[in-house]
Amino acid sequence: MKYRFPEDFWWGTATSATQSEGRVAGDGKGENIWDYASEHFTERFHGGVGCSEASTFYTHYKEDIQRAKEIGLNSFRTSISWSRLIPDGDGEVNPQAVAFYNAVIDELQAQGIEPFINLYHFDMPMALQQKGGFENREVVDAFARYARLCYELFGDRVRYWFTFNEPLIPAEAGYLHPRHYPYVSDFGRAAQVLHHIVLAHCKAVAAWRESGRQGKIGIIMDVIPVYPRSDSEEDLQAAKMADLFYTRSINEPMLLGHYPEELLTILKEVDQLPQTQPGDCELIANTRVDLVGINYYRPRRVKARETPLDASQPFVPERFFEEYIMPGRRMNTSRGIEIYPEALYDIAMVMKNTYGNVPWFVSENGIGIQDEEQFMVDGQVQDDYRIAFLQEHLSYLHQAIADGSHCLGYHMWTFVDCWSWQNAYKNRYGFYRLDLATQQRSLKKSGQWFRSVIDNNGFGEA
Ligand code: IFM
Repeated sequence: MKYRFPEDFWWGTATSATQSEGRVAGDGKGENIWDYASEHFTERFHGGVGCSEASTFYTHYKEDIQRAKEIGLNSFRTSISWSRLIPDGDGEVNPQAVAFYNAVIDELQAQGIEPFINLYHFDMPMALQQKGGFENREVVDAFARYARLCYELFGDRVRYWFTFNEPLIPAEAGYLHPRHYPYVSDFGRAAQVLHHIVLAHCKAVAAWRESGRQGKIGIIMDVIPVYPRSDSEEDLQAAKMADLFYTRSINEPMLLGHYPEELLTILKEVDQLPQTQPGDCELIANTRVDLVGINYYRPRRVKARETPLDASQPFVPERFFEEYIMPGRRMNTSRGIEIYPEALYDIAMVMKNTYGNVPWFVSENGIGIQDEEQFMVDGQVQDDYRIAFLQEHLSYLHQAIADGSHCLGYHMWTFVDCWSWQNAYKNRYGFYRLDLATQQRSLKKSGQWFRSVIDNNGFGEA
C-alpha cells in the first residue's frame, strides 16, 4: 500500500446541528440566529431555502448512523444545538433535546463509532442574540454554563469535546464582512465578539478540567494558509498582515495563550482594541487544549495593495493587502475557491513547528459541487472528482505524518449532503446524496471509495 496511515487513525466525517438536524413541530427547540435569519432574511439563502429544511438528522439519526457504520467510519463529529438544549440559551433545559442527544450518542457507541461533540457551530440562541450575543460579556458565562451542562449530561460517554468550530467566523462573518446574522460591518464590534469568544472557550475548557472526567477537550480551527504573490518585500508584508489578522489573531490566543503583540500594536494605533477586564490575559495564558481540529478548504493568495484604501474609511484588515488571482490556479468553480492540496502539508508543518506539535486532526476538508445530479449513473453519483480531491489531500497529509506532524485523523465534510449557511443545498459535499424532495439518501462513488480506504487504513498501489 502506497499511503498507509498510522494505527487507530480516525476516519470520519463532520457535520453540525443546524446544518443537519432540521426542526419538527413540538420538539421544544428554541430559535437560534439561523432560524430567525431563515425566516426574516430569506433572500440571503440560495433558493430562499432556510435551515428548517436541513437534512432531517433529528428524525433519521438511527438510519444515518447505520449508514456511517456501513461505510466503516470510526468517528463522527456533530454539534449540540445550544438552543435545542436550552431554548432561551440560559434557562430551562429541554428534556426532548436531552433524550435526542442521548439517543444519538448511544447509537454511535452501539455501532462502534466514537462521537466527537462540538458545542458551538455558529448557532447563537436568538434570545441571547437579542441581548447582544457574544458582544455581551454576560453571554460568555451563559456559554460556560451550557458547556458544564453538556459535560454533566453526556460526559460519561463522550470522550472528545470541542468548544467552538471556526471561532473567527462568527466575529468575521457576523460583524465585519457580513454573511451571518446580525449582518454588521464594524471591525471594533467584530474584535469585541472575538475576544469574548476566546474567553468563552477558555471558560468551557476550565469547566471540562473541573469536571474531572476522562477525555479530551479541543477546538476546531479554520485555517486558510496565506501565500504571497512574490518574494518582494511588499508582497511578503501583505501576506504577513493577512496571516496576522485572519489566522494568528485567533490561533495564537487559542493555542499559544496570547494575542500576537504586532496585532495589539496595530489595533491600538487604529483605535480598535476590544474592551478587556483584569484577569482576561491570565485566563487565556492558562488555558490549553488537548487536541486541535483543522478545517482546510483553500489557500489565500495576496499581494501588496495596488489601489490604496482610504484611511478615513472604517478600518478593515484589507487596508494592508489585497487578493491576488494567481494565473493558472486550479479552481472549484462551484464555490469559486482554489484547490491546493499542497497546503495541507504546509499546515501540518506549522502545527509541528509553531504550535508545539500538539495532537491534531483534519476536522473538515471537502469539495462542494453544484448540480451533482448530472453525474448520476444508474442511481449513483459518480463523483470521481471527489475521490481525486481526497487522494491528493490525503497524500500530502501522509507525507506530513511521515515528516513528524502529530496528525491523528481525517474527517471529511460531510456525511449526508447538508445545508450550507448561505448556499443552502446549492453545493453538495456528502458521501451520501440527499434527495431533497424525498429525503432519501444514496451512497456516492466516493463513499464506496472511502470505505475501501478505511478497510485498508490507506490507499494506492505500492
Ligand atoms: O458548511 C461549512 C461548515 O459549517 C464549516 N466549515 C466549512 C463548511 C463548508 O463550507
